[in-house]
Amino acid sequence: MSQETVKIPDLGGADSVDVIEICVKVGDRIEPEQPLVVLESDKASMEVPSPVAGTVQSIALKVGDKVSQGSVVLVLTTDAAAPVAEPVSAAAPVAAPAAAPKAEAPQATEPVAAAPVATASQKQTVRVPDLGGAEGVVVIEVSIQPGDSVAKDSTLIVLESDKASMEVPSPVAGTVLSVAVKVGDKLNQGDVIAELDSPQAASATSALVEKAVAPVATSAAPVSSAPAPASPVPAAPVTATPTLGENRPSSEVYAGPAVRMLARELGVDLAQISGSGPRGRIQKDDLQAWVKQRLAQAASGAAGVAAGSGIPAIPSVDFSRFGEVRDEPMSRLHQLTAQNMLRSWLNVPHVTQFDDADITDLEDFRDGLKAEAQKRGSKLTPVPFLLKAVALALRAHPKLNASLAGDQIVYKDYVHVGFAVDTPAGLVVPVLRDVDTKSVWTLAEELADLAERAKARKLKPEDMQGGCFTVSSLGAIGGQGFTPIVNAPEVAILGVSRLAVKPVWDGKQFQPRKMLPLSLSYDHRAINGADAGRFLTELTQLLADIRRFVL
Ligand code: CAO
Repeated sequence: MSQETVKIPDLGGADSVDVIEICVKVGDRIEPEQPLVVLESDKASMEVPSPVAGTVQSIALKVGDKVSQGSVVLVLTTDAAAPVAEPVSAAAPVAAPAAAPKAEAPQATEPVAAAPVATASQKQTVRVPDLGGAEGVVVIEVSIQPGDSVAKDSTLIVLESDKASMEVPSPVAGTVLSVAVKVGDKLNQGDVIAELDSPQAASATSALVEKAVAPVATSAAPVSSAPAPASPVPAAPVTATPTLGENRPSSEVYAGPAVRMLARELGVDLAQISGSGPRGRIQKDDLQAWVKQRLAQAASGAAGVAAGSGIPAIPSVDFSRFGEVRDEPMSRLHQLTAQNMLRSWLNVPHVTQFDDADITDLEDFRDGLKAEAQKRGSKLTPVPFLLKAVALALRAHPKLNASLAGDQIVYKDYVHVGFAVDTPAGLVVPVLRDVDTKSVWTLAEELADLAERAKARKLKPEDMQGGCFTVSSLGAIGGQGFTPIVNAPEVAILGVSRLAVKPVWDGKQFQPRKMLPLSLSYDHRAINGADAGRFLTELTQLLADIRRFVL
């Protein structure tokens, strides 16, 4: 086994690039090319892949750190037999801190020019590196104390000038023998920071990976090509280091650089997206699908209320955390319906009033017409009778045959009634014209024609325009009642539920009567409860005795 220090490769000239994701954690088994960290500059984001297989021993970075070429990412223990002597860290005797000599080394990061590290540990004096000309830079944090083990490139102290703060990393791994600085000290380049007992020297093998155990056992030469002088790394606010857990917290995402870049451009929080890639990795397709869905939802209103409305949004949930899920885009029709529903729900103060219409006689009459209906090729369900009764009630109660326009009430001198049709693509509301003037036979034919065309998606836009009132019949489906949402700018809608035989007191005894549950929702800005009550009463009377149709 040997150790490999993985470093940031050539970043194409970019400097101080943000670490936006740590893809591994200590103890993880890493395969070659597996992403270790993800970096993002203002121009691009990129993954830093592992050059070798191994196990993560220590991680030198955290999210928010800024790195440049050569910054240490982590140390791996590799399986491959090291082309070096036994790991020095295990073999080298570490001098006790108390016994540490205070020998001055010429440079903090100067290589250890002593005997091969495999045989003995080395004392290193770590000094303040080049501060880019800054002087008297204040120590704001001392991250080590005597006896600490430090990894190569782990932070020793943090300095702060009037322009920036920076971490000073350790040029080698080792044990802290002594610390020469304290918080508040003002330092210049070359000042001693600490003394380390280090078994380690290094010889760079590539820009990316450096053997932590430097001297090749067969070589008698001292280590002369030490790591490049450690340069201070601008310190970033400490943030939690994400790890890849099974139940990924929202702050932890697994995505490639291109996806991250795109997400950033689009302002998308990747934590909201479920990845379809390996280990839940968010792929470009996932992001695109998510954005498309969100845009469609926003257009339809299904996503909720627009930001700034003051209405708190419903939080997004990653349902896949709880089990298998399947995403399916909403049809355009569904989106439009959702938009209309939300608009109406938010704008219209709804009240719903309930009543049962006794349609025993109507049903008897309808039964008697079945043969004739068959001859006509017509399906005479209760709905055309309902439409006719509604139209007549609207004529008698024009407040429900109106719309609001600012401070004005627009009364309509025509009675066009829409009816909800359930189609495979979604809900549509074709409109029957001048319902009050048409016979029930005609209404039955027109209803059948429009419903058929609705289901075949052959309605023209004008077939769905101009409605004054809507009937939504769930009678064929079931239910005892529901509260329909007003199809604004109409001001009222009638919900029709399933006919049921109920005992009705006739003054002497209970009679089994066919009762049709009706629910009238209305816009309380336009209609008072009394108006709605009068309308519903009129309607139930018309349905209870359809001879009233001719009055
Ligand atoms: N109670 C009991 N039975 C009823 C009934 C009621 N209120 N209304 C209709 N029926 C019966 C019909 O008589 C017919 O019976 P038969 O086949 O024995 O003659 C059967 O139910 C099926 O009727 P239908 O659905 O073919 O025709 P319809 O005239 O009743 O309705 C239409 C037409 C277009 C309204 C209907 O097909 C439809 O799409 N309804 C759903 C509307 C909807 O989704 N509303 C909710 C909107 S809000 O989400």
